[in-house]
Amino acid sequence: MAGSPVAPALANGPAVACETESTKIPMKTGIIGLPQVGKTSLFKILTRADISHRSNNPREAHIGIATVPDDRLDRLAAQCNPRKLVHAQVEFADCGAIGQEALKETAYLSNLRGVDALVHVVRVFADDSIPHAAGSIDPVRDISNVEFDLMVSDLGQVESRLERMKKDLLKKKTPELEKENELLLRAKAFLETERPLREMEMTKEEKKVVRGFMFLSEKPILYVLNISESTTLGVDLEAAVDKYGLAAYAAKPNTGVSAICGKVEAELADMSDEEAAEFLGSYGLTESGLARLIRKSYELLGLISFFTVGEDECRAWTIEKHTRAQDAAGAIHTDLQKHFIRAETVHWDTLLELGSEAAARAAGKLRLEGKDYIVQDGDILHIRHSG
Ligand SMILES: Nc1nc2c(ncn2[C@@H]2O[C@H](COP(=O)(O)OP(=O)(O)O)[C@@H](O)[C@H]2O)c(=O)[nH]1
Ligand SMILES: [Mg+2]
Repeated sequence: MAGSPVAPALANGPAVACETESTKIPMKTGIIGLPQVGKTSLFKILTRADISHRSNNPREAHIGIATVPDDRLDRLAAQCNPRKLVHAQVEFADCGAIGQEALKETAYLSNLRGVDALVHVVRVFADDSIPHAAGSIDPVRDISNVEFDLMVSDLGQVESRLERMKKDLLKKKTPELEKENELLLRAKAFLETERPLREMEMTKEEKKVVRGFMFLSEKPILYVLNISESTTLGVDLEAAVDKYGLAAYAAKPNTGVSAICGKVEAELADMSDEEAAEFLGSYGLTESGLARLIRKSYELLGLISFFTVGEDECRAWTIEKHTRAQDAAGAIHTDLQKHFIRAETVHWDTLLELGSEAAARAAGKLRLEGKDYIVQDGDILHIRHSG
């Protein structure tokens, strides 16, 4: 990505309306971790939420919305000068400290079950004035412990569901029940070997059934190492995953790893775009950890963006990977999906290069795609529809 990292196009680009409009939030990410690791601090800067006035009940999740930074959209907006610029968004929930006890509480559990993915904040930063739940810095240990708690909770749920199913199967055997029973037995065996369900191979159909149970260890997870501030922060962030033994985690299915310096991110949050870019540069960084983290959780959720551009509005729309053009149109409006004819399509960088949709059309670069076209990340769509 070119240019300065923090909303580069906007810094010197067009004046645009702020993004206050309510949009459909497709996915929610839950922030979990041991006590005093920086969850709430991270949540606040992610969502720019002021939660000081909220309740102190530790079991009440804070919910907030983060804007997904997108340099591509910023550059398109700088070119077409729209009245409105709307980035994609994801929802975050600060779920509170995790542990065996918390996981037995209905409120905590239901908050956690309701999210689509997890961000597990792991403490690396050293600060003697802030006690560590386990007494020392050891990310792999902390991750294993939390993972274990998630799996124990799931195992309990699997077992009670299997119990009930035994009775149902005695009453009446249906192919669906038998299939579900078989799947749960497989999940049980998997958990008993201390492997989280997100690593279990499943067909699309099985995955759908399992999703219905909202198992905790099945959710995609991003481990985020919260490291100390240092003069060599850029290098330290780069090296953190290896240094703390997390490289092997990155290769696991539905799993991501990242590092952040909460303290620096908190300072960045109060700066202007120019100040932030300069500050990041002084640490040898080209983008904020926050931007990277939001993008990574977006990816982990299997989400991509397509754009619509125009004088009125430049906007990112969130869809799952492998979405057909007709279904993608539904992200904008159900009528567009229903009356879909075709999608005039051009990739974002082609449009940027050619300067406008009209120029792209003149150059023969606007493709006419039908309803079964699989929309790509960064496509610009113009939906043609009847009625
Ligand atoms: N030194 C340092 N302190 C931090 C960092 N992140 C959070 N803290 C401090 O750690 C304490 C706990 O942070 P908090 O976000 O409430 O943690 P939570 O219990 O996980 O929600 C607070 O005093 C924070 O100021 C960090 O990156 N570096
Ligand atoms: Mg907290």
